[in-house]
Amino acid sequence: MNQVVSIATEGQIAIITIDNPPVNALSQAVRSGLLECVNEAVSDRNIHAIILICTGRTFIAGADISEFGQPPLEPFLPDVLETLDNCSKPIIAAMHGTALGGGLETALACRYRIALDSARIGLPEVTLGLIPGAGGTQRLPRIAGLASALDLITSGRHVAAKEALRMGVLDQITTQEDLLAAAMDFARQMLAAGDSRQRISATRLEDSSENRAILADWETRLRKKARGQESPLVALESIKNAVRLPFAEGLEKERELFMACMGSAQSRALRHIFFAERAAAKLPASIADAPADIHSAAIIGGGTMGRGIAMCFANINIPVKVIETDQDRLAQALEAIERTYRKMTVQGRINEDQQRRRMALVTGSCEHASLAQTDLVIEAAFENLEVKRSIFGSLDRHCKADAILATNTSYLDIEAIASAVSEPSRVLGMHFFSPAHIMKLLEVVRTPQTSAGAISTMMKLGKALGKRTVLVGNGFGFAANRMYSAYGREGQQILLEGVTPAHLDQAMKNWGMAMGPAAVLDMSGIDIGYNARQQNPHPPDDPCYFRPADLLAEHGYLGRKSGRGFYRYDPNTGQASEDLEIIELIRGDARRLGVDQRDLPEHDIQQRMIRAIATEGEAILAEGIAGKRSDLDVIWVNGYGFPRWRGGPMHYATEMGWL
Ligand code: 3H9
Repeated sequence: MNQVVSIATEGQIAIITIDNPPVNALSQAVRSGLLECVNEAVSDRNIHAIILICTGRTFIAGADISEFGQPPLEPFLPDVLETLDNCSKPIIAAMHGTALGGGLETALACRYRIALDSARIGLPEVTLGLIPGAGGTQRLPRIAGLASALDLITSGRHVAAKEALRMGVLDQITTQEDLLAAAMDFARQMLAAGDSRQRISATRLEDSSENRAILADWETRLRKKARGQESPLVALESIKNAVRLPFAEGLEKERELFMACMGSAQSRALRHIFFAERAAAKLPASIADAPADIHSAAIIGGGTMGRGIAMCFANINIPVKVIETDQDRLAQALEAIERTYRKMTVQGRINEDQQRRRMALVTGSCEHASLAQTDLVIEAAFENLEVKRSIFGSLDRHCKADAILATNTSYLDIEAIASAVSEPSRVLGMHFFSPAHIMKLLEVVRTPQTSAGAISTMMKLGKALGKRTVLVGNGFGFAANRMYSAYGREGQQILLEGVTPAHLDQAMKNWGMAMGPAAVLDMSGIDIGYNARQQNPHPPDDPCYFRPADLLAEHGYLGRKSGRGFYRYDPNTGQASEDLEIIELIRGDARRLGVDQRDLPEHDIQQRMIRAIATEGEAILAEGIAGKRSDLDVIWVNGYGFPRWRGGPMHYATEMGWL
């Protein structure tokens, strides 16, 4: 027994309790305490069953990630779990919160598992570049069958208790609030009926043709999906061992594969981004303040962004009003929101009841006077400083004094917008990314005048909205768009040097980006960036600056929406194909500008593109627009499809020794 694990007895039942806040991670103290307590219960002749339960917000949420990368300390988790698995007395894991990774593996080594119906379970190791390393790949297939184990382990997804019960991972779920009482009932009934269950390690998985077919099918699917990430395929290798090797050998191989993953660059990167995302949500003490609750919101402008933002609020049960300039536009906006919700219902992403409830929270108006009691107003109107200043002037007159006024501008000067308001301390940026109801990233943009209270409130709200929220400062393009612009600029320079859009895009996709930069411009509309550049008060003195994109915009080739951009789009199928005329147009301009033409190898393209981001990132940090390097990684991974397993551009640049 130690400070984090304790044992008590009630009749014939021992209760082992883990109390290691915040998430009961399996630190060395927990592992050794657990081992000691189990041994104590085994040596007590009066004890016939053992309950394993946790205090606080959750059952064990996994191994202690902060210990990773350091020399492992005994007792090792697989050995502790072998003791649980071989225990002469049945152990019942009683789970609440999130039983994840090593936490679920601990439960799998127990003879029985019960959970609150609100609990969630999962083996998220692949999301950290690892595989389950304490028997998960050997025990879960034996308990839940191959298909469910492959699904959970290679995706890392968390599943609700009900689904876990269906999979056979849980023996019982309870709606009783007192989990310990439910576990005691379960233990007593089990003892009365007699414990007939075999140890997991003593069970076998058939090396049958059916199981081999499941594995082969999964391998084909994973190879298509992995896009450069290694750990799901390593996990698959380990799961195969559950079929072809005896338990002990499978366990030994799992440990070897786990240790190899632990030393990999991908796991370092994924662990970095795990902690970076949590660090981004924390405010420096100098600006942390008690956050207020937001009970109502309004969005000025029912365009694509405004609609998406409105849905973000309805999705978390906050009433939201869409403000438009006339009834027709308003009706269009509300219909579009309803259409999106209907589509989500058809796709099975929400049910009909959720669709109805969410839609009921979305209302509309054409009057700013209707915002008198609204807690938060987000302006998502046309990107024009004067338009926005006039909206904020009106909001200043109509909104209550403590309402927070935010703008969704992507690059305009927020201080200039705030100066239209009598109290600029309540003005800040809430920069969502399109489509706003789907994209994970949210930039909260502070000006020197924004109050600590407004910042804290928006950072808390960002988390509630399910966004990865990063605090940044005011400056053209803030942090995200400014870095993306540096990446785009390098891509445009590479195009001027004679690389084709398809070659550039393929190079970046092969590197792991979700889309290539030219295809992204075509999708979002080449005129968007063009118009923003026209409004940049300090454009660089460089005739090559975004020249290919500007050239296309000047010719009216705006991307997908005009059927032609960096690619040509089939009007019937939307299929993109190389456009030799466009390539020649760009090359002609390059000749005019005296840019040498050359053939760049893929690796050089990739390194130049990432270096450009990292260099801009350093400038952003030096200017105080962002607080931490790791915040910039959070931005790229959640906003621009940067491969998570590369940890973000700043992490990559650090590993490469560029910074
Ligand atoms: C594993 O288990 C390997 C095994 O197979 C084999 C071993 C041999 N360790 O996210 P939150 C901290 S791999 C250390 O803000 P939430 C976190 O940093 C592991 N610390 O709360 C934060 O600290 P701080 C498999 C951890 O309610 C605080 O807890 N497990 C760990 O939004 C609160 O976290 C996972 O991958 C940890 N394992 O979400 C689970 N987990 O306050 C990873 C959390 O100082 N964890 N912390 O910033 C999660 O997914 C979420 O944290 C969880 C709670 C859902 C649990």
